[in-house]
Amino acid sequence: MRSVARDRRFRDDFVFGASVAAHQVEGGNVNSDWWVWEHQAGTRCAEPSGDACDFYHRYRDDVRLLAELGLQAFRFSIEWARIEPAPGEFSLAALDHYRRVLTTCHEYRITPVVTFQHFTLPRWVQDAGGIESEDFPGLFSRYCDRASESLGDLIGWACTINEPEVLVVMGYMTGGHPPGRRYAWDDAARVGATLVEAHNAGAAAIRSHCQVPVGATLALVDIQYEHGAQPGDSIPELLMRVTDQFLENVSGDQFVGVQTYTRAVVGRENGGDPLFISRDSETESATQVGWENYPQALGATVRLIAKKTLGKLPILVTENGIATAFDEKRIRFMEQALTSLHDCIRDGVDVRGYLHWSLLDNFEWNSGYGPKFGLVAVDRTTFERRLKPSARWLGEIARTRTLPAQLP
Ligand code: GCO
Repeated sequence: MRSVARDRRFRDDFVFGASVAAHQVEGGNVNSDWWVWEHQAGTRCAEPSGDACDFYHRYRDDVRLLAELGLQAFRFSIEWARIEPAPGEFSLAALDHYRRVLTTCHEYRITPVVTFQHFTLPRWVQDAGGIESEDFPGLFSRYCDRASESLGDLIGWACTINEPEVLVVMGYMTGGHPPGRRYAWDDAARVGATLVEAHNAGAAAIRSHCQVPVGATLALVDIQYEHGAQPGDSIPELLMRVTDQFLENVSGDQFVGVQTYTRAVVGRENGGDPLFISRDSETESATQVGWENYPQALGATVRLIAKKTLGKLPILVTENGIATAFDEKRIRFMEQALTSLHDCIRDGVDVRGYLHWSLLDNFEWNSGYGPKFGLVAVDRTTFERRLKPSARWLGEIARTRTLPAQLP
């Protein structure tokens, strides 16, 4: 008879790690459109990103910490606004900086998973029409080409555009991200197509310099329908339309990055968008950002992506996590999310790894520094890092490759 422990074991080559994004942790990202957005009257920004976690200077300590915990992979983004501060003008110093970050990962035997664009654009790109400009695919692929020419030999996995769904829906439907447009239905559909084109062109440029898996990282919500509810135009359903647009049109990818946080129940009586179950403070069932605490969404969305891609592309979980002030809630969340992921693998889905969002408590876009997604707390005045029990918990899983036996 197989033991429970053996049943809850991950393959030896399955990677466990954590993720961050440049603008959310580096600090002083003054040349990006988000920096402008944060300082602009009338946006929903709670506070500016400022020094963030000072990761730009403290990356070595953070990579070491990740390695000491027992994690094996680190996803971070390189910042276009630093690498190409003006059109066609590339900063050798910025590229050198990212070479140092990547070299540090290798020193500590950490696989670097590099995102080329994580929500932010250089100011000049946004001023020139941003992701809705027909020039965008060309600009993005020129940047990918130059960046991967300099960094490609050190990259482990490459992610092109982070969550194209969110760029489209928040930028052009809800007005929550730059450029802050609302209900721009026609533009949103066109922008989705432009992003697919940019992804394909950027991915080809990256592939011309390095033989690593290249893919897109998609924002997924486990959409469920209450009995009798009809499909509509809720935020999660709009996101899913962009996901489908991507999956139907990407070409040549080697993997899909799955990023999942929660479910949305269409038709649920909560008086608003099905993505949110609370607008107030955190409750047992709601997280700090108002999403439902529903870890099983991970397994459900991984299965959905395997089905939509006919199982042809390996999956890497590039983000999954919970905003909570209660770290034991984060541990329970991870335990259940990983159980649902392990079930998928047992059923034959090709999942290569799990990267938790996030390594650090960081700048959560419009919500500022309130929501705590991190395995590691960051003192906002000294930048001192403090490990939470969840960091050690995930490190232990990474080392033993086994989930603790489930309670009956
Ligand atoms: C996203 C981004 C991250 C977020 C995280 C929590 O999914 O929006 O990739 O930058 O911080 O998802 O909301």
